[in-house]
This record gives sequence, structure tokens and C-alpha cells, in this order.
Amino acid sequence: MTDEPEKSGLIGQIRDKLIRSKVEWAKEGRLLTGRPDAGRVNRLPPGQKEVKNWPVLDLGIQPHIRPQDWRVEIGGLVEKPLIWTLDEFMAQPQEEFVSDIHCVTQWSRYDNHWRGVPARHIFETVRPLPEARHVLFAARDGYTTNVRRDMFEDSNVLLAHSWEGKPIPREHGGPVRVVIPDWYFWKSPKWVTRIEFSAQDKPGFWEVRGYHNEGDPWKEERYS
Ligand SMILES: Nc1nc2c(c(=O)[nH]1)N[C@H]1C(S)=C(S)[C@@H](COP(=O)(O)O)O[C@H]1N2
Ligand SMILES: [Mo]
Repeated sequence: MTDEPEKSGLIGQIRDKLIRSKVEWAKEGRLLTGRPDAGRVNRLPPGQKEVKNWPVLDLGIQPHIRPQDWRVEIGGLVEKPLIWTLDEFMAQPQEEFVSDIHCVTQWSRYDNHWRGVPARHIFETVRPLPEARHVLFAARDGYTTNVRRDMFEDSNVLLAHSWEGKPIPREHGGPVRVVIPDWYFWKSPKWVTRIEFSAQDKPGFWEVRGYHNEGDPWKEERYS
């Protein structure tokens, strides 16, 4: 048999190039906005309007956390629970992410550049037990929210300390907030203090006040 036509000549070269660029795209996947169909013509989920500013939403409290006082506790059903100071947190592997924000109050903000510690690294460090199907977050202002483990485990999730190259301002959750871009932003706690892996789900602040337990903007999971 002679060379298979696909492995040589022009067709082969084109195919190699296509495969190589797809492999590159896949590697850079975390830099894409949202899901694999990030280039979707319609980037705006149903019922949303794009804004260029960044609105602030909170419960009327914007805690002022001195860097030396900041702690995050990650525990529950994990093999290695931990508490990080800010220095320890900053010493963890860092990555840049770009994602859209979709707020349940109907604004969306495209292409937010975050820097921080990937959730993936947190999973590798604390090693949640298989029965830990849920994640419960608590924040310094008393806010809580809950997500399924697989949502927090997603490759575009991080604990962010910077936005657009600068420290996240206090009103937006600095020094450190969670960013879970695939869900409405109420699922992304600001001023996070505790991340608990749990076998049981536990609805958070808005979830017990009529918000949906999940929060997929593409399915308009706003209210329950
Ligand atoms: N700790 C804390 N996190 C929070 C909130 C809050 O009140 N407290 N509000 C949530 C809601 S409803 C939204 S829409 C986003 C708003 O984040 P932003 O103010 O940075 O836009 O934060 C979420 N995380
Ligand atoms: Mo919100």
C-alpha cells in the first residue's frame, strides 16, 4: 500500500494545521468566555441587558477587611482542610481568566479580566471526598450561597483578587471573592470567608428568599 492520502500532501498539511489550532484553542479554553460555544452570536442570555459599568450589589454592608486580618477557611468533607492567610493565598498558583458577569437583576458585563487561584487548585489541595456533592459559601457580611460541587469544580471558576489588573475594590468583594461565571452572579460570594464541602445542600441567603437553587442564566433560573 502507498501512503494514505490524508497523511501526506496538501490535505494532510491542512488537517494537521486544523488539529493543531484546535488543540491550542482547547488549551486556552479557560480564557474563553463562558462555555465551549463562547463565540456564540448571541452572548446575551435571555432577559439581560449589556452594561459597560460594573454595578455594586450587597446587603448594605461592605466589610473593610485589613489584609493582615483576612482568612479563608476551606473544609467540611475534605481530606485536608485548610486556613489560608492572605500571604498564603497569594503564594498559591495564579491564573488569569476572562468571563462575562450575568446578574439576576438583568445586567450583563462582558470580558471581565480576573486574576486569582483556580478552583481546580483548591480541589487538588483540600481533596474533597466523593460524597461532598455540594459547596456552601459564607462571607464576612453574613451572606451565604450554595452551588453544586461540579459547578465549583469547573475550569473557569476561581477565587479572584484582581480585576482588570488591579486589586478587586472593597465594594466588589476585595480582597478576595469567588467568581463562578456560568451562573448568575449572586452565586459568586464577595468577601468569602468559608468554603464548606458538604453531602447535603443548604440554600443560602437569596436561595431561601425565593431565588432559584441553581441559577443558569441561559435557562433563566432566576426565581424558584
Ligand atoms: N458577600 C456577598 N457576596 C455577594 C453579595 C452580597 O450581598 N454579599 N451579593 C451577590 C449578588 S446578588 C450579586 S449580583 C453580586 C454582585 O457583585 P458586584 O457587587 O461585584 O457586582 O455579588 C453577589 N455576592
Ligand atoms: Mo444579584
